[in-house]
Amino acid sequence: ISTIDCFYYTIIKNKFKGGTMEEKRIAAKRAVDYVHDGMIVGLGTGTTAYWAIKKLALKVHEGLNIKAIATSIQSEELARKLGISLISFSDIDEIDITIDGADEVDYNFNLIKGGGGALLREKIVAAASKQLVIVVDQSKLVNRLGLFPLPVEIVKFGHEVTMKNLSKLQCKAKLRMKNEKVFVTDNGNYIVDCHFDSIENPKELHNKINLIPGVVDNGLFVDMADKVIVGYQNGEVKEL
Ligand code: ABF
Repeated sequence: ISTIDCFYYTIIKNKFKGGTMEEKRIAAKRAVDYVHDGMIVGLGTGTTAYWAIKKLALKVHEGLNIKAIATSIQSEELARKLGISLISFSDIDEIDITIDGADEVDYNFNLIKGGGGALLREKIVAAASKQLVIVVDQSKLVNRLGLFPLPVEIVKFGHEVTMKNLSKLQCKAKLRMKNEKVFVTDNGNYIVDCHFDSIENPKELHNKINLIPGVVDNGLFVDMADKVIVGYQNGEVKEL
């Protein structure tokens, strides 16, 4: 693991919580085994997805022929820097496989995503993918979603009212800040972190949130993940 890796990891790590670098790296490495020649690949966002992008780039340099769509400007820039060829949705109808991280995964493979503020593009890419492979360290596995605050992307106009309507769903809604300024997503929107503590019915909550005017989308990924690959502290990798 090069010093650049450590540097990069530290940069993006400050935005994400979770386990050790090694747990993330071994899960990401296993996921890349599912990428084959000629595939269109969705590139996730976050520190675990970072290792998948790194591994993909290595295989590209060994001759793997893929095209990729990134789920954030951060991942786009990393892929470009590493020599992975990027395309846009105007070039394709669907994506063969997307490898992405998550903030929480329950045993029905429902997810909370968006800790890094990339949930909207992540969900668009995931929905366009034949296969969504989620890569996590063991700390992300939960019995019930909700301890991690649910990120919700909302438009700036009327955000005060949108936040009030979100809190009516029995959560503490906090506007995400970064360096003492309101955080703005790659799409020019705001993120509200909704503290539910525990989410009884992810599907029902997902639909309720997305009906609120001003909400663009939320970080609940329900019935979307096809495979979850977990890296453990003892070096074990499990495919759930
Ligand atoms: C991304 O993966 C985000 O949705 C989520 O916040 C992040 C998980 O972070 P990490 O992989 O860095 O632990 O897709």
